[in-house]
Amino acid sequence: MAAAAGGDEVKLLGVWDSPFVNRVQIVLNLKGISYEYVEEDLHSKGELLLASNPVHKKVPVLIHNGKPIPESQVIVQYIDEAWRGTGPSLLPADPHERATSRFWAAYVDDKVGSPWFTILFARKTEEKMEAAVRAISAMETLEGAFGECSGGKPFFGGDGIGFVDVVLGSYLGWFVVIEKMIGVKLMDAARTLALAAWAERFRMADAVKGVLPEDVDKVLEFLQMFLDGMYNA
Ligand SMILES: N[C@@H](CCC(=O)N[C@@H](CS)C(=O)NCC(=O)O)C(=O)O
Repeated sequence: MAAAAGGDEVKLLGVWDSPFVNRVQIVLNLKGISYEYVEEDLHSKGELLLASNPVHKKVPVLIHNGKPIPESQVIVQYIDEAWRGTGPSLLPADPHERATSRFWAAYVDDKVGSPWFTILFARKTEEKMEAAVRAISAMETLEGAFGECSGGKPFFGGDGIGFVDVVLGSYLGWFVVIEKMIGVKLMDAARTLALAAWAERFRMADAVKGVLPEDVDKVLEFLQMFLDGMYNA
């Protein structure tokens, strides 16, 4: 197992194309924490995954010195606290600003993540399109949130990537995939100019490069394999 600074043992159970896993990888990169990555097969979940996330049986799970932490937003906040002082802070120090970051991060997974899931897994095109409309409306709200949170700086977190940046940014690779799947751009500079520019900045950050899935056909092929396995189960 890889040893992080201070002799910590850090393991991440994940799947390569999951936005929830990718956001944890980005944060580990931002903090400069070394870790062992274990790729899971979601059709045949490993014993370690089942034992470490018995409630949801989902990835990601972070295992820090033998102790499991499930749920990506919980993991990101855990890393920020457990490695306080190592690398940048993801959440602001001010309690009201922290609460505001948590509010928007929850909003992203609720209003962008849920439609993302429907677009991937709904059988009817009509349902996928309705979900895309809901996601676009959420992006318009997030354009306003970006203006308020960033205060004119490059990221929701200000000068550097923060909690809301990693939560929303982890979907960016999938936006390109969705455009190919259903022909709808969830993020479009014509509707959300500031967010489109933010997305470019986020993708270019060192901690992000190589983490988000970029090969659209590979993602679509993997998704199809997953759906086939699910329907034939
Ligand atoms: N709310 C969870 C969502 C995690 C999630 O949905 N993970 C998917 C992969 S993208 C998973 O493990 N699915 C397996 C299953 O549903 O059995 C989080 O933020 O960590």
